[in-house]
Amino acid sequence: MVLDKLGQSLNNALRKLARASTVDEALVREVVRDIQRALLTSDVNVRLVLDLTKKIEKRALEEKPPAGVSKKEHIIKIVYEELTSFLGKEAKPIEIKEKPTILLTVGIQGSGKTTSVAKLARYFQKHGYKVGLVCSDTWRPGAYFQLKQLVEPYGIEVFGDPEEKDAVKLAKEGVEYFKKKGVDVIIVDSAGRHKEEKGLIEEMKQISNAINPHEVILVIDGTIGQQAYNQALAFKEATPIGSIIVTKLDGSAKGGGALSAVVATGAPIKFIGVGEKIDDLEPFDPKRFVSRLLGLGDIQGLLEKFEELSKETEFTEEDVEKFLRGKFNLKDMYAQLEAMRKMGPLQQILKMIPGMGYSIPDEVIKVSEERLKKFKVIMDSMTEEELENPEIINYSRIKRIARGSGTSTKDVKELLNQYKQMKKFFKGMDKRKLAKMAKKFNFGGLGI
Ligand SMILES: Nc1nc2c(ncn2[C@@H]2O[C@H](COP(=O)(O)OP(=O)(O)O)[C@@H](O)[C@H]2O)c(=O)[nH]1
Ligand SMILES: [Mg+2]
Repeated sequence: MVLDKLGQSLNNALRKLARASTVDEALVREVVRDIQRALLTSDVNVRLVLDLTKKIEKRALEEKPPAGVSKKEHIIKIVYEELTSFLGKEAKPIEIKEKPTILLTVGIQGSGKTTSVAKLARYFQKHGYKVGLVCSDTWRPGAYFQLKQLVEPYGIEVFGDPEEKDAVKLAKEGVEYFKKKGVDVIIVDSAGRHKEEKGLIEEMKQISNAINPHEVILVIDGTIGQQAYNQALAFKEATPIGSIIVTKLDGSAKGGGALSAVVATGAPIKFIGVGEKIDDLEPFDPKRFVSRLLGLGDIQGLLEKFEELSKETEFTEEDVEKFLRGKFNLKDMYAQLEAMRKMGPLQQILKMIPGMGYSIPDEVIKVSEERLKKFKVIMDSMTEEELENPEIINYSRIKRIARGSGTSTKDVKELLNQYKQMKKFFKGMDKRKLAKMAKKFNFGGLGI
């Protein structure tokens, strides 16, 4: 698992929230403090941590959850959203637009360049591209053989010459070689013999000028934590076509610091290294990353629920109350049917309540789109009085409404019938169970 420790501490904070019987200000502050501590331990910059947690706290205290969503769920969503935008929001893959696409990797020695070059090669190969690798590391003895050994089992070719001392010349020759061969992607592994940013950038410029890459990838060691900021910034300023791979995020205590520091420079992270093996490379997707970091298997479901709800619904707690107590008029019924259609079948909601065991007649909960549309048309031809007090609708009113709405008396009766059925059904329910259901409806859901 990526960033074990950080993930675990964040998850513990959210579990504290999930376990609490009431969500009040004190709890919110406590959870926010836990998140702060988790991030600081992961070497995230203090100022960044404070900015982020201030946002989370403010939103958690001020925002009212939409109806049908519990406070807990809402806060989890806020934490998820803020962490995601903290890490850059969008996934940005490396695009293979031109054939061949030339990629140059740079990074200080030991950052994981050669390993990442092999991983990238395998990644593109798995996606159907033919890849050629160039070893232009004339500094480290055995660099060529290291790379060759890593990709040999996959039949990926490496161009290099252990005797050659000119890195720029090697890079150029290698690119020419694979251009002639007709591969889709050429990845050049450089030496990175420098210990500090300045020399590294100089080396990158030299090779860059010689081979004109489509993209330069800086490989940063994730274990250096927030120190990654300076490297990423110098790199970003030096090249407009740069992206970043952060390595060694498996088990690194400072990984969160490295990732957030890089994001803070505005340089895009495209992949992360999560192990020593060739398949331990992942495209960096902040959304996926944060979901996994928080360890909430259910977060996808939760997000979908929010998405559905945000598509407009007027489903307030008051509505639920009215609805459950059978005290509602036609307008309420319409709003509720509409909300129910969005929330999923009522049957399902009832099933979430242990020991409820109610079976609802189909006609009570039939809320197809067409049916709702027809109801709407019919209701548009009713007077305010009729909508608020449907009991007054007699046969002559039914005839008038049908004529006005261009429907039949049968359709109008169907609407009134649905109303009566719902009212009767919910009125007949046990009050204690109703209360339980209302509570579950508003505070349950996730089961975490
Ligand atoms: N655990 C772990 N080790 C890595 C990762 N990436 C690279 N390494 C290790 O880091 C060390 C240096 O890697 P190397 O590719 O030779 O770095 P280079 O000098 O930049 O080319 C090697 O022992 C790699 O196995 C990673 O994502 N996770
Ligand atoms: Mg190397």
